Amino acid sequence: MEIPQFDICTPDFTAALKLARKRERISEIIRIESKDILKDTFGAFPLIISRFPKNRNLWSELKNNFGDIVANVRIGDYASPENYLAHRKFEKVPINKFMNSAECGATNYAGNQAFSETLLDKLNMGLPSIFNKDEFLAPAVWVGGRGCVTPLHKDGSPNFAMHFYGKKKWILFDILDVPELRMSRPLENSDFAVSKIDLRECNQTPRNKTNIQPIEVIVNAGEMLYLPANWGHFVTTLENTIMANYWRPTQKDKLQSPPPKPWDYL
Ligand SMILES: O=C(O)CCC(=O)C(=O)O
Repeated sequence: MEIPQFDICTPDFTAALKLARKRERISEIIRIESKDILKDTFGAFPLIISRFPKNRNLWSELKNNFGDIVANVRIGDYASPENYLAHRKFEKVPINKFMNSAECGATNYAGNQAFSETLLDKLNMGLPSIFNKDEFLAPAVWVGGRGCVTPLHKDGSPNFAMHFYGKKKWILFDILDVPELRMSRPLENSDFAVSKIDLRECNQTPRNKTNIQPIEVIVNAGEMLYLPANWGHFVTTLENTIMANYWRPTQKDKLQSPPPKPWDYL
């Protein structure tokens, strides 16, 4: 199959919001199969692409065959927006120890891990061959048991999140809603921004506001979520999960040498 050249433009947040104001909203996320990907498939709206490879043994393969690699685990009340923005706490532990505790119900999270390309290949977690991996930044890997949470935030790059094992719930907010989400940007050079709203607490949910329309979606093993740049998202793991997210570089990223690593700032 010929590899489509994805021409996704990544304007900065202000320019992207201006463009988005000229279009309609969507009320649900469309699912397509990987065989139906076309050159212009990836654009302004999120999509779920199904029928990518999944590996029912990935959790045990990682734990048993590569268990001594060191994970940088999010600990404490990491899911609170305040901690996520400014007071993150981590602990370095062998990944098998972390995975054992996840199996026992711990909600510490090995989010945003740097795995070497060799390890990704051994685990068959590379970018599917339909994509040209030279067009993407190095991936980050997310390993967690049930109940891990990443607070509401947005990233400045389009995200291709491959769910290799287990499922997650994503609550998505159109870029059109972002101005209402009380976000602040911790880094001057990036459109990464974190909301002050704690979606774990119902009374703070912006759902009550009629002009905000979150879209909830479950992404399963073997599926990829394509999330355009600057869409808000709040993510919860529903069971043991392993995901790798591949980002396209922004124009600013392309000017940096070497290119930034996602785990430098997320
Ligand atoms: O899976 C998660 O917990 C968060 C992932 C995320 O925020 C991302 O891929 O941008």
